[in-house]
Amino acid sequence: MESTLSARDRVGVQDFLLLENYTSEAAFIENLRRRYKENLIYTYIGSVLVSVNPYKELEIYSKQHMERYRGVNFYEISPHIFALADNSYRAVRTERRDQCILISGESGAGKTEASKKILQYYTTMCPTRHNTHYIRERLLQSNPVLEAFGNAKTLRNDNSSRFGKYMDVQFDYKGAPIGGHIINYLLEKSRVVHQNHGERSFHIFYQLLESGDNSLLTRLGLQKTNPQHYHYLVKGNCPRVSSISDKHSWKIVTKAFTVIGFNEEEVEELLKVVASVLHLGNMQFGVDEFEETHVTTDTQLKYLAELLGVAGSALSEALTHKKLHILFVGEKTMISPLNLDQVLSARDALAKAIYGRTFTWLVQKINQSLAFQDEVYYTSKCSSVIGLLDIYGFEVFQQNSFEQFCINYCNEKLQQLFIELTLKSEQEEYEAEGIGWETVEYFNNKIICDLVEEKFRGIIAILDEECLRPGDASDITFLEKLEDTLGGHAHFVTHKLANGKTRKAVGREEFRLLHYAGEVNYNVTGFLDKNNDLLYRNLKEVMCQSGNQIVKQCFHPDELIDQRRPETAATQFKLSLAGLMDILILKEPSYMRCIKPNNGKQPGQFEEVLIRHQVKYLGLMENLRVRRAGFAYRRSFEAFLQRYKPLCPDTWPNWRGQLLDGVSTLVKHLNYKPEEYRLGRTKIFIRFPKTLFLTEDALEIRKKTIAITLQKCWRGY
Ligand code: AOV
Ligand code: MG
Repeated sequence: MESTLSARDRVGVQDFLLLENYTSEAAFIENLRRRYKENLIYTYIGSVLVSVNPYKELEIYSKQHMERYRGVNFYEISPHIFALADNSYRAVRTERRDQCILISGESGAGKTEASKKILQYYTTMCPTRHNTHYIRERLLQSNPVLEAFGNAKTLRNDNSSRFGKYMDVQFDYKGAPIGGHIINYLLEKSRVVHQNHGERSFHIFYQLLESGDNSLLTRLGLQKTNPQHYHYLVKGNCPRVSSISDKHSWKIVTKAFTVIGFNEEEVEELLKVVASVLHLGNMQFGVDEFEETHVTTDTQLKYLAELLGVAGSALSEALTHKKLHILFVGEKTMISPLNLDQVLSARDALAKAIYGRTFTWLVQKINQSLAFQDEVYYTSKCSSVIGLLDIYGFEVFQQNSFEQFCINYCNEKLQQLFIELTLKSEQEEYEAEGIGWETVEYFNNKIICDLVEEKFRGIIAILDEECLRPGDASDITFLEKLEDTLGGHAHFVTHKLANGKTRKAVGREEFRLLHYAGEVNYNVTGFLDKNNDLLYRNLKEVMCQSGNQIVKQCFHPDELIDQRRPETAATQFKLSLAGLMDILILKEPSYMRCIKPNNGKQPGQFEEVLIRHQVKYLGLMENLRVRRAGFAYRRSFEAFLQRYKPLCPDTWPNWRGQLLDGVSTLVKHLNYKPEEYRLGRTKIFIRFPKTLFLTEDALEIRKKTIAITLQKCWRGY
């Protein structure tokens, strides 16, 4: 007994529900700390998995470990990401209900690593369908390719996801993975042309320069030199990162291309796009005596034209001039020269557009390769899906811009979904079902989501209004409008104080949002441009003529005919997030909440202040209180009776009376204690997962007995 107690003291409890002092934040943190010290990075709050980034490789992800978790219930074995994966998988197999696993946490907390582990679990442990065995490898290999093009080193994380990713893994009725589909969300394109000090652009640039073979680099017009030779890569002044081997990653990425089904020409075309971005960055311009801007780097222009498959003269003209369509009686076109600043921003806009669209092309290409071929099978709904959500985590830098605004807004939406699906709906359901309940208070971040996305008065609406307003609209007029409309809002602050004085902590070109996860100052410089995300028409025209097969697909001539103004970047993002919420709400969610233990990316460092802050804003204490006071599982009377009726002679094979009476009879027969369950108006609520798991075990045994009896009957017959 003593030894068990001391072991428990040492490693803490594996489910926070078992904490004696469950309302104490200090006890919560202490439990995390003890477990972290013992390399036990996972702990449950009921069915929610909490993890703390170990920042070191742990021997807990092998195939043997995976096998330990197959088909095993939560409470029987130590908490693990594989248990979460397996639990969703079993729900897909037994109930055919679509699942989703939502992973959240701030930048560097371990979301992407977790989603990769889940995918590894499915691709290793699930049975194979004879004609779709290749799908496993493709599912796995989609990751290195997307990471090469969509991840980068930031100050927060050496492999930071700069795009949001939602991936459906499709399973057939036998539980074999048969396909997949990825939706990508807003790539941080601005990184292509600019990085903060100490950060890098997307990995692929460095991988190519470091490891592309000589003949490839020659064909692309690149030199195997320090990446600092390329203007678009110098800003961060961080060509190499000790934790990253560009050489090794390059090998993995090039192999992955083959697995996904790229042929040699396609890879070459793709790398030409990457190289063309670097050449664009190195283009230089001069101003002549007539104040006209010209390209001065002819070699660069030559390479660029060759890689993109366009005429050099047309490209040069399009980079330095603007074409205006004037609709009078007929259609008239005017060409006007751009000044040097305008040329540089047109060039950057082109680099961002080429890279951003190519990224979307890449996702589509991967989707084609993951698509399940048998349409009839798929649409006949013999398959179920598990969706994995891995987005960019909440982030705060010294300087925060439009990109951080979008990323943090996305995190607000995800937190809102967590609140809706756990804290809020759970309590509302108890009320609706007439279950006695003492409400647990929690901070609802809907107020911040509204502040960003509300029609007319929200920040995005105000930004769009300024983007559409002709005349003197600028980043500063946008800020002024925000102040006029939102001044006094509990979560919005500028440098102006109500008493006419100045708040020093917020700059004159900044606004501050009090996010659920902390305060962030956003500098408005560039907001209008980034939101407009405009590319001059003549550059689009040239790209539509491109001989590069990828660029050609990315720039469609229909775009030139369409006179409507495209949605702004923020509005597109808002709409795509709303679409994501619609997808997720239809699925049964499982949650993983990742915690980052320190800012130094160091193993073994448990920084309490930082962790306490995350425990607070992730709402983990409230989550625990609701879980502890509440019920882990609920089922409609009908579903419960249908599933477990074989366990009671009075309900087997059929119950003919009222559903409520049937469930009462069944649970009495199962010896459920009064504290273990409640009967609501239409549902049964079960307090502890263990009760349900034991019932499941009993069902398994009962099914086997029934099967044996039936076999005997048949044989006798
Ligand atoms: P993120 O996805 O949450 O950040 P990552 O999953 O990229 O964070 O994790 C950051 C780094 O932490 C990884 O590159 C690993 O070095 C380490 N790490 C995370 N989880 C584990 C683990 N289970 N075992 C060992 N090391 C781990 V961001 O994409 O920036 O929001 O946007
Ligand atoms: Mg990530």
